[in-house]
Amino acid sequence: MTRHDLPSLRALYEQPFFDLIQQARETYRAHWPEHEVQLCTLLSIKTGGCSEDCAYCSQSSHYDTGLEKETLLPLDRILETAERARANGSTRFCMGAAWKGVTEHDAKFKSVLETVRAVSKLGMEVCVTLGELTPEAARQLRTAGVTAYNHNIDTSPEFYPNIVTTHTFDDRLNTIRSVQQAGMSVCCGGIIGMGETETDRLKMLEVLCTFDPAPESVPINCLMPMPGTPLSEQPPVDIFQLVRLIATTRIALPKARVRLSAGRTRLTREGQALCFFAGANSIFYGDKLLTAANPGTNADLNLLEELGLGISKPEILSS
Ligand code: SAM
Ligand code: DTB
Ligand code: SF4
Repeated sequence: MTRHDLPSLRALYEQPFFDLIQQARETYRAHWPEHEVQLCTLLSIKTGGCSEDCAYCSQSSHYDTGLEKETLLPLDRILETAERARANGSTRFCMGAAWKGVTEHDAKFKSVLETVRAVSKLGMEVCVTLGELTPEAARQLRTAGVTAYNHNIDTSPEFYPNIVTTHTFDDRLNTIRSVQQAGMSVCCGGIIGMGETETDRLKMLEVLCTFDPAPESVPINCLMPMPGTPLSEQPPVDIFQLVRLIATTRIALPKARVRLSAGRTRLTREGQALCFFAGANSIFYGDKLLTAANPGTNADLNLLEELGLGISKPEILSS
């Protein structure tokens, strides 16, 4: 299989729109014959007060976003939410924490491990997003039952310092390496609509195409402008630019789950349908993301039904 570099990604991306989505559709049909969408439920298990200065994030302590800082949720609350998510049809449960990262020596990390052991018994794919990891912390998460680790590169290496200064793009790559070495699948993507160029988006995709193994899932978030953050006034992303990026990602990473992630509340049903046509095959499901709004479950189920799309079953990695 060819590994796509920036010129080849640009050649795909800049095709006439219908040629691009047709090619993406053919790639999708060859690799994903079931026509199913994966439903993932998110839960913020530790909200707010984060030391990092990510310019898009409501949870950074560097900005006055009005969000209350909370401590780690107790196991029973998390388990209850996970059970509800499963009952509602989710096949993947993703727990997120607002802190710089964890090491194997943290008390809070021990508590997360205990939670993962309990949630992994429910039969859903278990994903966590806990920031930076040491190789040993990654191994312990894998042993506890984590199937996937979400750690986004968010944008191009060149644009990254414009949105975060408290850690580097290379720090993100190091954590991703620890996750791969521990045998968890990597969920890695980014955000569009932060003031980056379309070339920055393709450069981000170029980095994702160098991962070995390739990322199992690629979340494409449209910025949710959070009041109080430096990006609160950013205009919405153009739908055709979003569809082009999804289509190019589908072609470049044919086996990845391409997740139409944050920002769906600002997309029309027709816009989302185009994203699915172009190869998106996963969404966050439930009326809340981590702190921001997401479409209601009924609206999503109706949309999938009207489009004739099924819901995928969990793919649990063998230990
Ligand atoms: N603290 C961990 C980290 O930074 O990896 C995990 C949580 S963090 C909120 C997970 C991802 O959510 C970010 O990397 C970013 O891609 C996405 N995200 C956060 N705030 C967002 C926003 N306002 N709009 C769109 N995506 C956002
Ligand atoms: C990802 O790429 N998007 C999710 C998940 N991974 C953790 C988070 C979206 C967060 C949107 C803003 C919020 O809820 O605060
Ligand atoms: Fe913290 Fe993650 Fe938000 Fe950055 S994106 S401020 S690391 S919670």
